[in-house]
Amino acid sequence: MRTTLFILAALLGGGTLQAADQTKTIKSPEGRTTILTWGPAHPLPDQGEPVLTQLDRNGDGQISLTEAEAHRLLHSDFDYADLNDDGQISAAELARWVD
Ligand SMILES: [Ca+2]
Ligand SMILES: [Ca+2]
Repeated sequence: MRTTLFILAALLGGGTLQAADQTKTIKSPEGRTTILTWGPAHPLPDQGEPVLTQLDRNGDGQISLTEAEAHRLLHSDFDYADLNDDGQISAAELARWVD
């Protein structure tokens, strides 16, 4: 329950609560309102696995944040994929992220 409330607080605080597939509003006896939402509000397209040679437009053997924009899922997960926080996704980092 604590986790659920944290997620809801994050959604409400971030202002990202938008149309989802399902929404349910719960009012507690104390007057507290809880809004539950589920379902993809903005599903990412299935672009398959990212391919370094296709995304690496400048040919340096790595994927920058700008280059990653061509693959929306990788772009949205860029900080996680960039293990050493150098702003580039190397071949090894990409292979690990794909696994
Ligand atoms: Ca590059
Ligand atoms: Ca990196």
